[in-house]
Amino acid sequence: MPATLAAASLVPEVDPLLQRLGVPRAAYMGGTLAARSPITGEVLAQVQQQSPADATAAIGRAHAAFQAWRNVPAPRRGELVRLLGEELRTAKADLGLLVTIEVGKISSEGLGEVQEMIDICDFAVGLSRQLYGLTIATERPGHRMMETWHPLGVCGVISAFNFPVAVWSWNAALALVCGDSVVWKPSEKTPLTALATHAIAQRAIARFNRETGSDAPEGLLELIVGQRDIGEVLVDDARVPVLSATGSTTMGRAVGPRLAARFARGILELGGNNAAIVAPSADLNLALRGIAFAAMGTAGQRCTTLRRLFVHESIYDQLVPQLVKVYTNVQVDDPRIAGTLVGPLIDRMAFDGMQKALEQGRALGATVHGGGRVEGLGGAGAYYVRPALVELQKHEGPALHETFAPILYVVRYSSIDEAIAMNNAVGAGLSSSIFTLNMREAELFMSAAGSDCGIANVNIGPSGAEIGGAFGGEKETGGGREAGSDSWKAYMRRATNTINYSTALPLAQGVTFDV
Ligand code: UN1
Repeated sequence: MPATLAAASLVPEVDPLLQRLGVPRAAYMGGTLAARSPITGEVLAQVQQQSPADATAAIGRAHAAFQAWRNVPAPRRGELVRLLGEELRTAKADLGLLVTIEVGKISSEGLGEVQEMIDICDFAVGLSRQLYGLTIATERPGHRMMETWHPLGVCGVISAFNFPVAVWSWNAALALVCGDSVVWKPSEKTPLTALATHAIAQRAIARFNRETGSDAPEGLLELIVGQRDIGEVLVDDARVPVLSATGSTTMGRAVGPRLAARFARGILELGGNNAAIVAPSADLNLALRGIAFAAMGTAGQRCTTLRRLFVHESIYDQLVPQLVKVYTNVQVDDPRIAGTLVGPLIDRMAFDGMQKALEQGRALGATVHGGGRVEGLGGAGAYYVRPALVELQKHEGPALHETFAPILYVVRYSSIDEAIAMNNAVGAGLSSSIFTLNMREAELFMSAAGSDCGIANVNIGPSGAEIGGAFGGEKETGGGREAGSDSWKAYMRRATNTINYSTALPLAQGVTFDV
């Protein structure tokens, strides 16, 4: 493909793509929300937006759907998710391309995002037969105690632009097998991928009804497209007992207290300011590749992106010049071109935020490699940048806060305790990693006295988690867990049942109460 690809308009491509994905034209023509591509900076479509009243109505339909869906046996609910996974397999190439067009991810990452959706569907299908409760020994003779997991209600999902469809699927696949219905408010920056995903899900529901003779209730999966005001409806409506919200810590600070005020559950996935430690024993070739993907992949726009690198002083002069070379040579271009590793930033705001952080670094005397705009790609509204490597004398200033852009701050350390302390010295607590072949350091890093993050890796970077594990983080990251392990429990309510099969009525704790 020519290097001038980003100059050609994407508009003629988008309508046939949306048609293949099954999106009705009325949803993306003549509306008031401009859908853009960061590849060219141009407007692709005009999407219809929903009002707060529409959002309330969607919650009403979802609530009615929940009341029917909760009575469908869980393995049968799993059958719907199995079909969703099949429909996603069929649509993978098209949906992956749409992710690339709407978010600017390189092709393998666009496809990888859809693969992540398929993976969570497979996981949820198995889970639909494993929603286990415990049987617990009781202190009373002739009694049995157990716990039962029941569907919870409408699950609200607020997702961010950077994983515009996978985050919905982590929540929706689990919520569906758990017996919940879902109302989804995607980022206003990515309405097209949301519309496409919704169309795919509706096809899965139609097949479920046709092929299994079921009657999935209308309103099981609702999509509301629009601005912050409709997100607020989801946050405040008493019929939404659990809300999964992915975005900035600022967003979480607004959402968290409002959920708490009505005693709703929040699954908050907020900012990350993820670090990696490179120890003296590290396999430096492997570390180099791990750092490159984690720091520059997705143009630094993952919550799990590597943002801070602590390099032991004994290997600093060996590793950092090699890293600078990688940063200088990495291919920044149209994400559809083979060989491109870094596509555009999402928009102007992201570009400005990046430049501001780099200025702050320079003001502290940092050495800044790269970070400038790559001219000549896309239109005026497209923001391609060379990723930035910022050598800081101290762990300070902009390194202490998340900037959603490809900036990697590099700082020297001399002792492992110092490196772990720096890893933990920020507000966010999402992901972290260490490159070392020293098992004492690796175990210390993963121990109670080690990394305080929800994810702590060894010899891989902090990003690119697979769905089998619980995904999420501590502190200002919000504490929520999604995807694998036992994350499903957040989408259900637990009942403890005590059953007396004797003829006596012994009371617990030796209490007597004879009437
Ligand atoms: C996010 O950036 O919102 O671990 C999620 C990863 C991906 C998910 C990132 N599986 O990088």
